[in-house]
Amino acid sequence: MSWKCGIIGLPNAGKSTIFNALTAAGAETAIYPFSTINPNLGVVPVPDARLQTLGSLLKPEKLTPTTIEFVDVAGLIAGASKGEGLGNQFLGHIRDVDLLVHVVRCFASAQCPHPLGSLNPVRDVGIVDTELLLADLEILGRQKVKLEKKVRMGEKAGAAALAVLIKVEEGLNKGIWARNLGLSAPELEHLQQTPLLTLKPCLFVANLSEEEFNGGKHYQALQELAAARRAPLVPILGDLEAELQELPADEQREFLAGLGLAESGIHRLIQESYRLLGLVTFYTIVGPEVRAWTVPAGTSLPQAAGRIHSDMEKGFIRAEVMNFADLQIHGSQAKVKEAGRLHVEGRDYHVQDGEILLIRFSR
Ligand SMILES: Nc1nc2c(ncn2[C@@H]2O[C@H](COP(=O)(O)OP(=O)(O)O)[C@@H](O)[C@H]2O)c(=O)[nH]1
Ligand SMILES: [Mg+2]
Repeated sequence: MSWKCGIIGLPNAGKSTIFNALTAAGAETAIYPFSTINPNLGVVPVPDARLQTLGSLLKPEKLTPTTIEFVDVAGLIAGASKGEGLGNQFLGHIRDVDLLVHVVRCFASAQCPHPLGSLNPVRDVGIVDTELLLADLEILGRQKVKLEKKVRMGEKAGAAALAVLIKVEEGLNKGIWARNLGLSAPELEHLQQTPLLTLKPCLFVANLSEEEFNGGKHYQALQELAAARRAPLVPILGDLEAELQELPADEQREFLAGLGLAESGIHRLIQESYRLLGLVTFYTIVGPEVRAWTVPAGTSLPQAAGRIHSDMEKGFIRAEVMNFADLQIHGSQAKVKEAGRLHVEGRDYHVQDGEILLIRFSR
């Protein structure tokens, strides 16, 4: 299982540019709207300070980070939910992502004009949001018709589900994302057959020119919008960071430092996306390799073992578990054990973020 982040936004917002910087996969960037017809998928390693620390402590031959995927989908325009442009395809492609990365244009460019003729990030966000809300309303509408039929036929369970759909519909009609309606776990259960876009976590990327980066009003307006929604906002100098990817790491850092930046926006985007997905990272030390793995919160030890190999899940016996912090303090597995900080856990134990697992299994 892998986690997918869908890059969305209006045409010419810089989505493919940022995708390229993320993956260095070479997706085509062009000044034409709709140039990215098929979604491009990029697998991106997640920067991980804990993994780096494990690397310098244990000096393994191989240090393997965990990954998330980014999808570059076609640009969205007003009317997408009604099938304008590549609307339907667009909406189809983002149904199965776990997170929306909304790229908003905050740069002026004579070669590549804004499709609406002027720079206005707040308006742009409104257009994309409206399409997402309309697309969800349409899905809800269809689902409601089905459920109403069931309720008429006397199916009791249908009534509770219908009540949830109506609650969400009312919210969407007021412009509130399904995600922000404070739905309970049982209510969310009822939405499992209704793949809503506004139920997904979302973060904004401000794709900035250097001028905007240095206190421009468009960037500021977008910052206010994101703050009001309590959504994370990552500033990126899109075209510049895409070019930077071609330089060696130390030269990149030097360049960014010149702009007053400690790390690249791309770096932050990956980390922020990973954080927002609310996942758990655990580590394994096997032979010459130290490796990071990703599972959802609440994953049991055998399931976590299954991420590594299906045989390890089938033959799971127990795991020796230590905390990253303990390994950092004591310096080696043996010393953690000596200090009594290594615990042995069985099938029902849920893996916690930052744990290092030594899994025992029979073949
Ligand atoms: N000046 C400037 N141009 C950019 C920036 N980001 C992207 N572009 C240019 O804008 C055009 C459209 O970018 P693209 O990534 O294809 O947009 P998409 O339609 O959202 O995928 C390309 O010519 C890019 O080189 C930026 O931050 N500054
Ligand atoms: Mg594109």
